[in-house]
Amino acid sequence: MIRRIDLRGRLATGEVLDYRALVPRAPVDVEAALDAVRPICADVRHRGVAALKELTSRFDGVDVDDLRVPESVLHAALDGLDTDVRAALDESIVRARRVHADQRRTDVTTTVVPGGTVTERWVPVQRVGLYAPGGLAVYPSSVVMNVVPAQEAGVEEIAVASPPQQGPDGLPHPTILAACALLGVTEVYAVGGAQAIAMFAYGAGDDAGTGCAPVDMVTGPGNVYVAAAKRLLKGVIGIDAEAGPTEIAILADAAADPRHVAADLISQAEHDTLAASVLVTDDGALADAVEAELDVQVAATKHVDRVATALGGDQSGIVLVDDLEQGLAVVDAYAAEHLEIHTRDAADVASRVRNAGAVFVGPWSPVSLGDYAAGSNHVLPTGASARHTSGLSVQSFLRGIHVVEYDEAALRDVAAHVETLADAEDLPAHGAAVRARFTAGGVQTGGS
Ligand code: HSO
Ligand code: ZN
Repeated sequence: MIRRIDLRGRLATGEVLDYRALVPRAPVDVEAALDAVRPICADVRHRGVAALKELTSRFDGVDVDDLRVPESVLHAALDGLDTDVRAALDESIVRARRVHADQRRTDVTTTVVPGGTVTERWVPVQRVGLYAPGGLAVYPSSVVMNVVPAQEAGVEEIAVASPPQQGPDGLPHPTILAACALLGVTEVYAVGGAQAIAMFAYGAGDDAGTGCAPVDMVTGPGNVYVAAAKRLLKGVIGIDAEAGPTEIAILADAAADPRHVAADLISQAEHDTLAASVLVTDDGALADAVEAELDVQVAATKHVDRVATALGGDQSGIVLVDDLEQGLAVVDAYAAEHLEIHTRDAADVASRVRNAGAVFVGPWSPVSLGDYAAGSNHVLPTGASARHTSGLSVQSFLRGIHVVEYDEAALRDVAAHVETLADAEDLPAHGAAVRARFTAGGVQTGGS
């Protein structure tokens, strides 16, 4: 059911191991989807609302009169929300707010020299579009994880788009709508896929004056077409990381409970047949016990086919290593979206991890907790992009603007250095701009 990659003893032979190649990712070809997405984006750009309606009819099989979901519908969705789901979402929001509020940055002013300061001023993006997928993946929790950091960053305008469900009303999933209402988001569109990203990037209007104004930035998970549209439109808009299939890596030793490890591997395999579940352990007995547990638990899980396909895929496996040192090297090379540590001294081991979207420490911190109610964000870098990218946070929605303020004496003091560097780069007008402030008469730039 799950393949094994046995690295034990191989380093001792002097072999050089390429850990990145040993645990491959599932192939997701965003490049290939670009060709399909390009005409969709062009159509939305040129024909606005009319194009969006046609595309929604074609791809979602729904004819919508109005792309904008009325506020009364959002409130009705919240009224109709199951009370337990509402209580759970409330708790999720409260915890996420607690964590994200602490991420807010204060402006920092550095006095570089007397009379010369540089301030880094943190300014929120003004208008953002958040994408909430539909179809197989209806995740109101992802609405929380996108909206809360944007709100805590101070973003003024937050719009949400989510595909309409099939049926006469042409609305996004009611739990998505209820989550928006709970979060105080009032601008919601029944638009999905690449066309939603194009709507956000270019804006979309019609003669009746309805439609969506362009946004500055788009975040949120989605399928490969959504990822392709984000890649295509990056630059027109800012984006968060492209979301790929979910990944969990678990670093475990003999202290781990195989029941927990198996359950957690299954939990993320449940998302997608391309999801990756990787166990890295120095304990052969644990590997055997986890495999036995997987046999039992997979058979009993609801989405058994999806889970079995994900666990049986090349992107999943049990990696046997000589020791935790090698285990850490493997998980760092893999750079998982989620990494759990089930070892003795788990906090110490976790502190030595360099690459992961989020780290879950010890037996009481499963990824599922982080997915819903730890307070951490679950929009995390996949596909090894954790090597260079962070998960979604307040920081994602802020820009640091450098504000430079020097007085006359401070500029005079450094003027010669500026001129020297300007001349060294053959940009004499740069130096002249400084000199002009300290000389009477015309500006001499060294040109003929
Ligand atoms: N594990 C997913 C997020 C999610 N899980 C949403 C459940 N709902 C990607 O981090
Ligand atoms: Zn999940």
